[in-house]
Amino acid sequence: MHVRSIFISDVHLGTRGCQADRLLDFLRDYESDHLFLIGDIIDFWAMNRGIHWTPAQNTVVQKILRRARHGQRVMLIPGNHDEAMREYDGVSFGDIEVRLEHIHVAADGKRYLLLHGDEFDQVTRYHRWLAVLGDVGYNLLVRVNASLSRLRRLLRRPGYWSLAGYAKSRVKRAVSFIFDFEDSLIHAVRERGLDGVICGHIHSAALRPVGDVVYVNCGDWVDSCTAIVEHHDGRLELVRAWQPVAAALPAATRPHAVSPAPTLDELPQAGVACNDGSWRL
Ligand SMILES: [Mn+2]
Repeated sequence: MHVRSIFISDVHLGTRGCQADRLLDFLRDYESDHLFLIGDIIDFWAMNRGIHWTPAQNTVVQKILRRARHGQRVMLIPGNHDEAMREYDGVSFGDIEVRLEHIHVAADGKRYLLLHGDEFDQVTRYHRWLAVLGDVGYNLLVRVNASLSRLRRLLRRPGYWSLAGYAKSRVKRAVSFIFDFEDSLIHAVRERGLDGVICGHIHSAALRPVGDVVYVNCGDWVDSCTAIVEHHDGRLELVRAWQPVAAALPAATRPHAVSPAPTLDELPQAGVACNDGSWRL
């Protein structure tokens, strides 16, 4: 499918949790004129503790560079895990522009503020040690979860159940954390007279009108595997590429890799917790 723009964030290349294969499937399915990488694409924090770099992660980087070379506009907006890039605001690396933030004018004239969003997160902003601590815990959780999924496949249990998602969905504090984050971004967008914000950081995908503005979050490629696309008429869509049991199914019965995202109401029934309130942000 060809779309006008793709927005992705929180890929966390260099970590074990990064779902590079799913992202490759998504990039195979979606071509675009603009590609916006909204932070935490390469996880330098985690790489300080040990690099987990797979061939699929390498291919992700190559595909992105290739797109830039072939005339697609590729912009990188650094996040807190790739904050070293923040020194390069306004610099272009080959065909990739680096910006701290950007105002994207959609095909329908709507103006969206693009930024990673960690500057609106009180936890990572004022308590960095807490964020790093949460980061370690979350990585452990993702790893345990991968083993659990394997076990479930072995036992031929249908569906996908995310331990990380479950744990997070149980943490009430995490929920209020997400609300605070969204509130402050919505507030900032209103003050600047824009139509919406497209951010990342909290690993919780959303596409939601809030009064006169729209709050959009790309989600992540660690747990929920989500992206935002802009169609040629300016319409935004949340795309979910997580195909939980594909590995256990013969290829012929495998559903299409990219399916539309469930609405928030559908999530509990689907058994997939996309809300991520952890501090691995
Ligand atoms: Mn982040």
